[in-house]
Amino acid sequence: MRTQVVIVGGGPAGLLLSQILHLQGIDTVVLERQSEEYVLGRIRAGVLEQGLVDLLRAANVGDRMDREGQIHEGFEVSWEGRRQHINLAELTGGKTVMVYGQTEITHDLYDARRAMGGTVVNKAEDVTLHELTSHKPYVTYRKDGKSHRIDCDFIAGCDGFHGVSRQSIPKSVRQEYERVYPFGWLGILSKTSPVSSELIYSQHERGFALCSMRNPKLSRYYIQCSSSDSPENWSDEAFWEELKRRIPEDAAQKLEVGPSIEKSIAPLRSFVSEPLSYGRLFLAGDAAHIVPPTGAKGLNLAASDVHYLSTALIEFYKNSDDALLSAYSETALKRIWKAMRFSWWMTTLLHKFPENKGFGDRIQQTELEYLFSSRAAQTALAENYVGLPY
Ligand code: FAS
Ligand code: PHB
Repeated sequence: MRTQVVIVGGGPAGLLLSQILHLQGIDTVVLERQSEEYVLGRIRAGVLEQGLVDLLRAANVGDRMDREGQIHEGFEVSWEGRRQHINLAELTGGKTVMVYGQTEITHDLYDARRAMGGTVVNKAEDVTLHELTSHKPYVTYRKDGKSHRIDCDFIAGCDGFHGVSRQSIPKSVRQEYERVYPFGWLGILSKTSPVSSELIYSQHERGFALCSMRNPKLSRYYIQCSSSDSPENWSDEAFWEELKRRIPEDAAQKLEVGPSIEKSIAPLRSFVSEPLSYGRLFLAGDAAHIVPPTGAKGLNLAASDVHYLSTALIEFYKNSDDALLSAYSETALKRIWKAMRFSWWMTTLLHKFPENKGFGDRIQQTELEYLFSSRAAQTALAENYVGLPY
């Protein structure tokens, strides 16, 4: 079999890249290790930057998002009984974010790929990349016990943190940067009305908490937990009681509780692997970088990578010009590191760090005091939260 671009990974990055390239007449094959049902069972991101919203609309997959998504003009930070509204629209000259679950985006992308006759191979096992530094790379995989080979011009590694693509770049070529945080996020999804119309980020003595949502009847809540904790240690009742201790009192009093329909723990790390390209292989999304979810940047960074990579590939095929492909890694890394910084900053601002006794605690309190008292500090937070320019 032959195609122009093999895309490894059928999550949001891989599917969106495939959709954008297909619309430009560029052939792709997506190889996804899991079943479609498994991929669609993941509950992850919830807040979309305008850049991702624009990309989805341009890729003809924004209709349901526009019907069911919710535009948010601000959010709240709560700290020691105080609450600071961050008015995104006012502080950024009208920019906002869209609340619409990653699960729904992935659903919409799978539907669009099927409707356009795109090739997405689920349950593709043992995907292996070959001849990356030649002009004739190829990919092999197994499916239903049979071996397959796809010859191509380029390979897009969109297979997430645990994928094969980044590992296919020789260790001697890769420079990796990592910070692992000493805690995780225990998240639940419940068919309850959100406690507030806007997100509430709560810095609390007992640990961080976040009140989010997916729609007016589906809430998403998180509490900071030990990185060695397990969802099985938390009954729904225990989760709700701990959440109430950490969020503002009036919110705790009106919190609608109910059975969790999903409960999981996400580890928190900051990670970047450089460069993003090696020969004919180009990494995008979690395959290249991971951010702590605090700043809601993970999915949004995957989107800007896909923007830069799809633009470069279209330029190559339309005008036989590979300049953007050669510059892809450097271009994408500039925005990646700014989101890396913001996600690290927001995580250090809002979480309880066990080792942060004394000086570290006082700096964190001072950072919060500065944010609560300075329009300039709130503007800096707002412009990063809505998303820096592509
Ligand atoms: P993904 O990991 O989504 O997709 C990669 C795909 O590649 C997967 O479907 C995987 O099955 C497949 N794959 C892996 N190895 C393969 C192989 N060898 N062969 C073929 N396919 C392979 N971001 C936020 O903004 N907010 C959040 O609250 C948030 N919560 C998260 C919680 C968790 C548990 C995780 C892991 C991430 C979370 N993220 C969050 C970040 C998340 O949304 C990612 O940024 C987003 O999924 C990135 O999309 P992709 O790059 O497509 O990677
Ligand atoms: C979510 O709704 O899953 C969510 C929202 C904002 C974040 C992180 C996660 O910063």
